[in-house]
Amino acid sequence: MSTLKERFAEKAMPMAEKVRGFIKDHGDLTIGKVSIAQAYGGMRGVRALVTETSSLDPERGIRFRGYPIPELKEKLPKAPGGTEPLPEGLFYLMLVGELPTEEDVKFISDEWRKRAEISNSVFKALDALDVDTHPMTQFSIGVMAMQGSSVFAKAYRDGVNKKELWEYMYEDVMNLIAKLPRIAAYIYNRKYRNNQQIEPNNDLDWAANFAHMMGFDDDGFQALMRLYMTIHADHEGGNVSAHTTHLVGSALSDPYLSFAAGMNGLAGPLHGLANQEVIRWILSMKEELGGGKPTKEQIAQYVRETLAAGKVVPGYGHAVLRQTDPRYTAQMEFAKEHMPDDELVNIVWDIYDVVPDILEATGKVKNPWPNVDAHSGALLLHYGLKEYDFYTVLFGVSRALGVLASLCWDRLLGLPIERPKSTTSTWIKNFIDEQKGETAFTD
Ligand code: HAX
Repeated sequence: MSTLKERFAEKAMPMAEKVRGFIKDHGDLTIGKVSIAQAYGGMRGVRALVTETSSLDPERGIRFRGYPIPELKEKLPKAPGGTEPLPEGLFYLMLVGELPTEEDVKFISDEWRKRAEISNSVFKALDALDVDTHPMTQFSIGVMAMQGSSVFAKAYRDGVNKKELWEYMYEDVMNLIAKLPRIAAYIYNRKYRNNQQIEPNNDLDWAANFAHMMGFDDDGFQALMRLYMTIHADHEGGNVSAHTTHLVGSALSDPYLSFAAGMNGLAGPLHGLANQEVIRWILSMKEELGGGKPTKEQIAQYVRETLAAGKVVPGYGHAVLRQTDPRYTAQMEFAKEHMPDDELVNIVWDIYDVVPDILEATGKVKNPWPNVDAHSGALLLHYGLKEYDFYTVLFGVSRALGVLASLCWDRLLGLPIERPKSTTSTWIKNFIDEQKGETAFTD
């Protein structure tokens, strides 16, 4: 069998040739335009990035290389006796663009096992942090503490031809993904389990081993982690974590620098941190109502109070999606199978029955439906992972698969440093006046 690196090159090299043709022969064709509202409005809907690994349809949700989640659940290889797809397979699909065989997936599991060793200095850097430091801050610092081992940075320093840099990117990406579960588990155990660290179990796949290193050996939790690591991996290129990783990488920063930057974006409450906020919000609601399961009327009242206080309802809304997130649905199906009577899970479902109408009635929320973060915490809590400040780290470990596969593509395609043009409000005002015929426009 050819190695993953060779398979990637076999697929990506002809694509790089095609892309050069697109730019040379059709580079002047426009694929979108930008309004003033979009320039001020977070560039929503501006089509100005190319990301190969996945794409997001507002109505149908995420497609990884064209495959929706239900199809992936069927078609990606599973652990022996397992029901959920192995994230190794999704990584293969995103990197190579084809469904993997069992053998391809085994190759990746083996590679990540071999590359998972972490230098003691990285653990020392984490030990130097106050244990109260937010897990996402620790995670980002843990990634940065490994940067000295970047073979990409070394290759650049050694003057490697830029056409060959993708090979070093691939090596770093494989090393980094292999090590992330250990870093994350180390942070978890240090912060929440009196620093009782657990050695990896090399018989397990990447996601199950991650669960094991955090002290969870339950089959159900390991199945959840395989699903979780698969569905959080990528959401096309414009979201904050993916775009940041891509942007920083475009300066030929190595993947440690680029991914840590992306994780700092994932740590924002409107992005990945929403998964902890959802549980914090539900638990506060329960506490305010004296514990127990709130009625739908009580939930509706609490939602209205949240909105009246000028806060967002976490886990609802999306910048691109205009329907229930299929990642929410996949988690709901998992819960129906594994824990249909769990109280918190049932509260999550009651919230789903109540929130969309209320958000819709505000007249301003463009997508009143739940996103991925609305469900994930309740599943984790069911298995006893109750430290919700840690949830975004799980998201981050998974997100590595998509954004780092994309970095391999970026370097193989030879994409240049990213540098869009910004403008000023004075420029905008002059432009508006000129359009109205009031002044001659000068740039
Ligand atoms: N609760 C209350 N108000 C909301 C809302 C929500 N869940 N979602 C959107 N709005 C508000 C916006 O704050 C905005 O209000 P203002 O005009 O007063 O500023 C208005 O509705 C229009 O926003 P929008 O166009 O519908 O949404 P955006 O594209 O600007 O933002 C967000 C998308 C996801 C950031 C937004 O829906 C939100 O804040 N949701 C809650 C936080 C959340 O769940 N984030 C996770 C998103 C998924 C993700 O990235 N996961 O990692």
